[in-house]
Amino acid sequence: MRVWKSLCLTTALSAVAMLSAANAQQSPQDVTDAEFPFEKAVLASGLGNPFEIRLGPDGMLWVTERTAGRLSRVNPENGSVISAYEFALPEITSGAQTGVMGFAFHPDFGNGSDQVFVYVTYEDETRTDPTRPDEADPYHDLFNKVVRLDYDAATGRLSNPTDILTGIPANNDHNSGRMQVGPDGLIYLTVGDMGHNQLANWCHPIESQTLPSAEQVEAEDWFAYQGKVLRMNLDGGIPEDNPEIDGVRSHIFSYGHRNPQGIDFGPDGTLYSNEHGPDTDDEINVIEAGGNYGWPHVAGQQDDNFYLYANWSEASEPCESLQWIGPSQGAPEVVPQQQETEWQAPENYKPPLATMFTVSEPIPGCEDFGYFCRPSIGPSSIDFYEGGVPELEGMLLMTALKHGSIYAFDPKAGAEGDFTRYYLGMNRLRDLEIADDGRTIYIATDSQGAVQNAEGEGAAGLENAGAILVYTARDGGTAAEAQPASEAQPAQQPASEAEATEAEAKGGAAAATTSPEGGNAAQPAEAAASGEPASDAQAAEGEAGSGAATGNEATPGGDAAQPPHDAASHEPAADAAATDAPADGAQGGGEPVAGQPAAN
Ligand SMILES: [Ca+2]
Ligand SMILES: [Ca+2]
Ligand SMILES: [Ca+2]
Repeated sequence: MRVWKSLCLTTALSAVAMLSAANAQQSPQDVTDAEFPFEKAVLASGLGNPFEIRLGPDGMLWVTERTAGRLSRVNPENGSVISAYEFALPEITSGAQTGVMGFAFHPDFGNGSDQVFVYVTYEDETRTDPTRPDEADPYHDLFNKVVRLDYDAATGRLSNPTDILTGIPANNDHNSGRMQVGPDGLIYLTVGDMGHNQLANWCHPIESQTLPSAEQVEAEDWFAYQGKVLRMNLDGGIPEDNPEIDGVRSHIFSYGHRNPQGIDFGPDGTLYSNEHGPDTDDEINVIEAGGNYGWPHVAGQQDDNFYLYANWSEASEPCESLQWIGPSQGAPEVVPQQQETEWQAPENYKPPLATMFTVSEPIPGCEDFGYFCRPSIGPSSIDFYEGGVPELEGMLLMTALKHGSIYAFDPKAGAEGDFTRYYLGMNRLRDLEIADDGRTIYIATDSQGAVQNAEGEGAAGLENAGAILVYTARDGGTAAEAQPASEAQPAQQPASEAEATEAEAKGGAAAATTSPEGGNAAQPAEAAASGEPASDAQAAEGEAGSGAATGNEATPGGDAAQPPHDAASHEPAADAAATDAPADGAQGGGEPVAGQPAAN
């Protein structure tokens, strides 16, 4: 049994409430559900996994399309999508968590420096991942980089791509890739732990605590940038006031992170970030220079609840000979294991501001701890809300990949604060953008992946695949006058072949099964029909770097129908599964992991 039943939900709710009367909410069932005080419309759909959206100084909504390889501009008045630039992506990105990810405008965009910075995956012939020397491993030369491009307002096009920082680790899992220009005018960028020590990468150690040596920095070897928040100058250089950690200054601003997909500054300059936990304990952190955020020694608080650090790469028997199981399921004795409290936290350790969510045992009705039963929500972005709608004022708004919801949290309340959940429908919410007046909120949705219905049950099909949704504040207000385009409104004049595809996809988007890649059509019919993540296990598994390894992840939780695990679960292997699986299989490798249901 893998779904919540309303009855169980109620029971669980009371149980948790009794246990935690004096504590913060402990599980996703324990949140306050509320109706989002906004009216929904579909602005555009059929995009290729939109990853980051921002309102530009030009009044357009700019959006990266991770798997389609584009940075596009969406007209907020009529929903037309115009591509501003197409990146040539490595083949493998289509199925992994790589591609065109975060982006940011130059702080002087519109004032003489019309430039954007984009985080994108590429193949680097001059580098090899030292832990993947085998050239047959498709990830041996796959890296991420920050590219600066010039914008021409007359043509609406970007040109002159210039690499400002190359060689940042990439993998099929946990790339993170959120970018934000800070009040200091510098670029902040999140880099995940590459999904190591789990799923297809379970024999690769987590490097989140690894710091670069002076020699590595000198040689521009950024291997240690996994599981970090980076801070860089606009030319990609290392800021002089970056923290010196263990005697070495690099781009590293903070470390000990898992998969930080959200980053944003509050009005007082506080830097907030959220990151995916393993099964439990997604975190909201206040990021400070030189801070160590504890991963992989600690998930959430250092409380020995549920999480145990089992380091598979250090097993006394060859790791590959073992069968990986989820982080909450324990591990064989040959795998070194450490309780959270056994870790001697250093002085610069920073516990989370809050966790989403911590449990000491599975809630009643969810004993199998299957994908949708796990407390993790798959936090995919974070934005500080100001203005317009009083109930959201001063809140951190977090999109979630699981359960189609926005979670609101008051950072002033700290660890004892409660979460309010706004369920917005059967979509995987990837990022949101708040208009200046706070009365319009734009949300980007994934093109595929597992979703839940309002009851928390696994559901078939996304309501709005690869879409930009627009939410307009309900109560009076002038902003409501600005009519968002309706879904029916056709995109205008595709500017390129890419757009033509989009327009095409648009026609089928209502059925929520069309992706720009066209891959979903290849998906097993029953997956879509049942809403079960079943297919993803296979999909995800089929691909791991070395074919053989993959079989192991299929049933970590003992439930073949479940996605193997969170990361997986939260992230798409989707197109991989659907579009690229055959090819990948033939190559013997490549794809993720992401235990994402290919199911739409
Ligand atoms: Ca942490
Ligand atoms: Ca913990
Ligand atoms: Ca955002």
